[in-house]
Amino acid sequence: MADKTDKIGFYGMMGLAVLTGIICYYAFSAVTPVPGIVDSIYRQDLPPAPEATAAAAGGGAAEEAIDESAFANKVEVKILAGSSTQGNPDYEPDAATATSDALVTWVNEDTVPHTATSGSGPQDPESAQLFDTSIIMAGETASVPAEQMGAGEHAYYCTVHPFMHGTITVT
Ligand SMILES: [Cu+2]
Repeated sequence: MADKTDKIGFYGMMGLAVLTGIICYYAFSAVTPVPGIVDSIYRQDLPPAPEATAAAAGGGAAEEAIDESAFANKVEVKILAGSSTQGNPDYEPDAATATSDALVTWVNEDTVPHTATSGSGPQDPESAQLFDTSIIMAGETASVPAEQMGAGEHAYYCTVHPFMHGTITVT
């Protein structure tokens, strides 16, 4: 009799082990995170990316890769080191001139990010309408074809430091 009880106990335990395995398999796969699906009650959607200004600047021309070799005429505007301090010289030359076939390149020689954004300042309703380099990291450059700006004198500023002003005149 003791032998039979042992067998029942043994198979009973094996059966429970199998059952536990099956239940755990399905229970754990039910709560495994799936990429792209977030069902947490704490989830907050990210705010929409600020693409509005880029899109406004001539269809995001600043984002497009510019073939610099296609331009025989190049105008360079330096963003001087220390530009981020109000009162310091910023864009050099402060009043630049370019022919309509030129490529205007801003060279950030400073240690902090800057932009060259068309308009007189952030409050200008026309801000970034003509061109916007968007953020130029320290040591990097950004280019805008003068053709995109059109003829005339265009004021621009730095969105990071709105006291930085310059002009680009396209002839
Ligand atoms: Cu700046």
